[in-house]
Amino acid sequence: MTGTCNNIKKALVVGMGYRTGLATANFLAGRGVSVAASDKKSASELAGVLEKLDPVVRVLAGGQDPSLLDEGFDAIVLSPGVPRTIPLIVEAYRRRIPVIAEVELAYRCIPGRMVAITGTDGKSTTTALTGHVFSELGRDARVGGNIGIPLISFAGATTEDSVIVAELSSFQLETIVDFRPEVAALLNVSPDHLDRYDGMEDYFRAKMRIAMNQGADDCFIYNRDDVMAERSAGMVKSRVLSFSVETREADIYLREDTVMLRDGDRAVFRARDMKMPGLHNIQNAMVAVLSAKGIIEREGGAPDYESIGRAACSFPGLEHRLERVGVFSGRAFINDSKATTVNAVLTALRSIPGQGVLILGGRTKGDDYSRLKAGLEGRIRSVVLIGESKEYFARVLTGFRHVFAESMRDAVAKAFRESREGDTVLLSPACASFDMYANYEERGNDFKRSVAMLQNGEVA
Ligand code: UMA
Repeated sequence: MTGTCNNIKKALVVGMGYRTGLATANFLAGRGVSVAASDKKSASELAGVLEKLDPVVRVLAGGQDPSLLDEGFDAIVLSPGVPRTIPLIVEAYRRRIPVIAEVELAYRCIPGRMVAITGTDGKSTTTALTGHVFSELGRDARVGGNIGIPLISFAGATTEDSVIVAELSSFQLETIVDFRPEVAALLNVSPDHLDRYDGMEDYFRAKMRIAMNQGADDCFIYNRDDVMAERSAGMVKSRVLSFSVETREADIYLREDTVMLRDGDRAVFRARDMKMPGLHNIQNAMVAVLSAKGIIEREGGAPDYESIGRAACSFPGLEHRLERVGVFSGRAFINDSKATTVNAVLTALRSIPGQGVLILGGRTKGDDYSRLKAGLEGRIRSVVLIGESKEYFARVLTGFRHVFAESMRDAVAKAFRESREGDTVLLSPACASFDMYANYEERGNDFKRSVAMLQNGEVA
């Protein structure tokens, strides 16, 4: 990373979410930049954000007409949730005003080594796990990006020796320019966000931007077990490192229960020592090991694989990601609110022992939801459907027993009634949460609250 801030004098921040837009506008204002902030929502809808906004920022709320650009800006910083296709941004490109992502701004302004992780599923867990490994190695590690903490919020807190582990979505990667991580990882690519992209190739290309500025000194990590990710290896200029739980040809692979590094034919850790269960988490830990290798070797050091392996095993897992909420009346309640894709739900279903009831639904994202059927078969007695896509899922999942719920509390109560002793009740929605909640964290917290109410007899 450069650590020298770009010379922006007048900026327009587009999309004033309480995470990216807010942090970006406050950062720029704090650096003496003249900042205006635009959002399609009205000022009253943005009240919660505006009260935390630096008062010097000019708020242009309630519409995004391209004429906003007439006053002249040196740069536009675009929030990830705002598509580049809105007229304001199309016009900005036409006028040749640079449009950059918040992660690009952070890259230019914040010192530190950059590990960037993308993929469809498992990004958050892998990012947090990789940050954990670096922290355990005694490094100043910061974990941010799509996981929920804008990278720009690390401004002033890092040094050249810090390690910034960034979860990057395809949305964020769309508007990077010079962003060049020392380590980039592509975990997997499966259908997601097809409401924003022109098919899988378009989505894949957005993801591959993660390595577009990398050179031979940088490291690109990819998954040999994923068809699309495997294709990526031939598309980069970086040093390539692969991981696999299926083939021993990869740079890090599984030999029975032991995770092995090809380099030196050395054992790194035993899968059974990991706190997080599941083959997918072994893959996630492999990425953390390779990331540590990439950064430490780049610095001219020799990785201490014993410490790295120990650190990878000790990571306890993330909230809202296959999180065990508790056992009540013989049923295990699992919060997997972060699962917003079919693949994430299929992974969750594979992890439940025996049978269960699935709480599913929310805002769909153009995925092929009929793929869920194979995962439900033999595992799920009944599906409790929530959110705006209830009827849609009832049609897609014909042949499976389903019930409709009006709220999370209702869904938990119905899931309890549909389940039997020894079952798992799993919230793994396969959808975004925005039809009912501000984000997946709120959805997961509502699930946990509803389970607690059920236990306390407050839900019939
Ligand atoms: N908006 C406009 N014009 C538009 C569209 C939206 O002004 O045409 C405004 C909305 O009114 C709203 C704001 O943009 O006020 C929302 O911006 P945002 O969606 O970028 O929200 P943030 O809160 O800043 O969250 C974003 C990421 N959101 C998305 O990518 C949709 C968060 O990822 C991320 O954690 C955060 O930045 C960190 O900086 C969430 C997500 O759902 C978790 N990501 C997708 C995913 O994981 O599948 C990619």
